[in-house]
Amino acid sequence: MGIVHFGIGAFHRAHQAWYTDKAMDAGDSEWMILGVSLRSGGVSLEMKPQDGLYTVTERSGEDMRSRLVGAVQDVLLAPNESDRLIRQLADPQTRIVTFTVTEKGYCQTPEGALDFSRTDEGSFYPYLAQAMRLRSEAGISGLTLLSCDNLSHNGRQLKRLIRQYLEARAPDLMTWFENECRCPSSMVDRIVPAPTDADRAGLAERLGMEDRAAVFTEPFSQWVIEDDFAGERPRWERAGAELVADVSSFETAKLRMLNGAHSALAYLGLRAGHDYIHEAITDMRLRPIVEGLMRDEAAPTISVSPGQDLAAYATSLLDRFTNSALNHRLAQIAMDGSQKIPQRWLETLEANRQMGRPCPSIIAALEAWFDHLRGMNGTVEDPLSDQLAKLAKESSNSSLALSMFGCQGILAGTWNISNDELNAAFAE
Ligand code: CS2
Repeated sequence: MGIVHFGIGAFHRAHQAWYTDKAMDAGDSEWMILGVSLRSGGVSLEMKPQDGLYTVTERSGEDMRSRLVGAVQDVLLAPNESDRLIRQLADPQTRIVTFTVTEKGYCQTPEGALDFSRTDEGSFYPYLAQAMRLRSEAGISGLTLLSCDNLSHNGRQLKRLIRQYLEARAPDLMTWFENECRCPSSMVDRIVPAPTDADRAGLAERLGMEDRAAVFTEPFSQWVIEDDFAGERPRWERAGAELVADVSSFETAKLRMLNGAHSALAYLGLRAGHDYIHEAITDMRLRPIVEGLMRDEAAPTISVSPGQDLAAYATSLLDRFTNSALNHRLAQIAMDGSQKIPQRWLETLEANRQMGRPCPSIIAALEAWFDHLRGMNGTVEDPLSDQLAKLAKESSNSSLALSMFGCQGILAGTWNISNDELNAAFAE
């Protein structure tokens, strides 16, 4: 089977599984994926009756192009089939474990420590640790653990968190993990809105058959992977992935520019009464704020790799955001703000303050997020929603900023800016 993937949602199916399928077509046919759902059995119910087959449809304007993907061999729901999952993770043929478990799936406290109150409730850590034990005892080689989530330095973070887990729960495995496993960082990029019944009905009409596991996306796709693997891997470069020595400049640009703009559009857009990204980006009251965030605030904080052109990147992002065929819901992006905002906005704010520069767009976006937490756009979906909503309702914007990001703040620890600097940023 080769690959076990944690978090087999729409994003994985339109991205890593799609790359693997293309690499298989180009000759690497031995790589198949076991898709794992950690909590909900929905995807398994959709995919199993179709033997793991599904279509990826790229949409832009009136254009639609569908590809049948056969890279997913099987899907399982971890709590129902934990023995099988651990056996597969420990199988010598499994060389790579990939992850799209979303930011909160890594179970970090706001300070970035592993939150042990959450690791035993449906996280990947216990399965991985048990499989590592079996591999080490049987003398089987280590795994490449490849995070594909939007965290800064996702590989480094995954490694740090697994270390913390092992230190507490299986300290005797630490040396084996350090010596045998690798955690490359990767930048993943493809806009994949949650599929709707209407999307699937439209596709069924076009294909003349139903695909319950269909996913819909944009024509654009990018995957930049740190070339640091414990063993073999599919030649994903045959499908257009880039294998590089250091992904940080790509990752930082993507998080601060694409994802930073996305979150700003989500909160500013919902507050202005929009539903979709393409509506928010064509609202001329919002577009300059978002352009300013990307071009004037985020771009100057990023050290580029040779050939990386951030002005052109910003232009291409604006173009991708206007793709009205995607119907990318703002509410989808607005979820889990507390897990996303540090790497999307706060790092930009911090770097600009160090250069003595104001960040009017980030501040406007933060204020829109605060209004979101105050319930202005309806229910708030966030692991810290109770705590944050209560605070937001009781506080003015500047005092809320201090209680969130100030020295003793709820999200302090993920970044480093003094209370005075923070006050100054909100006063400007
Ligand atoms: C979005 C991302 O939901 C979100 O938070 O910003 O899923 C975004 O669409 C992808 O990272 C694009 O690659």
